[in-house]
Amino acid sequence: MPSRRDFFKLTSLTGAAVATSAVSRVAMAALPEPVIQSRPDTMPPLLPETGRPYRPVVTLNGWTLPWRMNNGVKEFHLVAEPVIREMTPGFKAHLWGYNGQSPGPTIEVVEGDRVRIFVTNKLPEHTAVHWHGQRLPNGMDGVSGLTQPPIPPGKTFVYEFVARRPGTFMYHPHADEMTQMAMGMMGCWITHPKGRHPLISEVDRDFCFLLNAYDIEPGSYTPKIMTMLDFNLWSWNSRIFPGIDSLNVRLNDKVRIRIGNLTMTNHPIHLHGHEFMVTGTDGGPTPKQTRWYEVTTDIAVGQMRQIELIADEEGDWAFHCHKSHHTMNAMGHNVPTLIGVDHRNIAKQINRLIPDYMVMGERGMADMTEMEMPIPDNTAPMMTGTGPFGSLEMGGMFSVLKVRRDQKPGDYQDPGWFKHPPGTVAYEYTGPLAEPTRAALPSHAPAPPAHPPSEVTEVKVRKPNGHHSH
Ligand SMILES: [Cu+2]
Repeated sequence: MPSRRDFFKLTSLTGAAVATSAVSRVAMAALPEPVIQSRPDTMPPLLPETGRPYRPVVTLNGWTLPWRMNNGVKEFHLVAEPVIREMTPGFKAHLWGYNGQSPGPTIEVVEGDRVRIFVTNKLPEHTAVHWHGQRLPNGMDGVSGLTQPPIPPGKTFVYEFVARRPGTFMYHPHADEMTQMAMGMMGCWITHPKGRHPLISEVDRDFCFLLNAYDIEPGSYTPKIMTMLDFNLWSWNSRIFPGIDSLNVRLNDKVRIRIGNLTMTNHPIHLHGHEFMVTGTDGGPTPKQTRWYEVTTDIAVGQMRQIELIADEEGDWAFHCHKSHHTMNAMGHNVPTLIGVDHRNIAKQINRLIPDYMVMGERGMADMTEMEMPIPDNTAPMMTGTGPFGSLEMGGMFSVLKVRRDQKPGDYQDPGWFKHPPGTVAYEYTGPLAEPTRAALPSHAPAPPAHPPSEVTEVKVRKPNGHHSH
């Protein structure tokens, strides 16, 4: 993983590229250099070297934007631009984002900081940035047409306000939203508390990411922006499993995970092996009396949730959206379910005509992961990811919380798969099986019809024939 110094090396290269395009060199001279990220890896926490101290977050498959201090003001530079996002190894999407990636970099500040954000528009159309959840002067709220004129292509606008309350926030365009959010424009914003806060606990690990969704036809690169609900790629920070990194923690760490939802539907996010509490929303930290333990928290559209847990169970714990279609990658959904139908022979015959034809939903979907079916270039397999015991049959919004005794404090690297102590893994029973008492029917008898044929009634519907009876 690159160090902060590497970030600045990248800066000097890409900074020059920005300066030679739409934005003039003179205009750029006054701005902080834009820092561009070209890799989709989870970057180590960015320790604050200037400004008020705080404990940094780690953005899942993302990074935090460096800043410069200018007379006590924290200055950031966001560049709205087309990006190429590797959504999982072998599959790249052409998206729009900020500073080289979608989502854009996480912005981390401290309660009370005066923040100045330069936004340079390198998109082919106008944009504006809304700072979702912030208390700020109305003219800084970033709603094009309502609180400001849009930022034309090639221009740079400046936003300036004080980060008044601590919490977990987001940023996203409020100009041609449907297109720009469907193309991946968004980012996390964390405001850390200034000192000890009665409702915000100190934690050992602090993660954040955004839920986002795309509709990209298998074999193509650009999302369909007209899609309203039937997305085929459900992602965390524009990554799909197995491209989503694991969350690696030390045994007994206090862990905070901040999740924002910028998709078009809710996501019940579920963690195995531990219970957690919702300690914060977009409105800031939740009052202590309102907290209770859960293993699933529903995150509605436009919401943020901050969950906290003590990672006191060693192992590899699944962490995922509980809508089962959201743990899958690109596929057609208009497929009949044929569970219980054995049509191996039909498939063989069709295969002579259409070599790629495959039967779906015959014995469930698990066979999908084992079939080495040819897929178009630049497509992620639908259900995939291999664990120590074989295929996980998962895609989309899925990751693993890895809790390890020997994970060093501050070390976020993947420790590999859990080595289960002997005798602690589910195993095959090989003893005798008792006959079930319901086994009175012969085992292959078809189910009896719900009604004998003679009892089937024809339904007659009388339709109204005009309005004169009103
Ligand atoms: Cu979901």
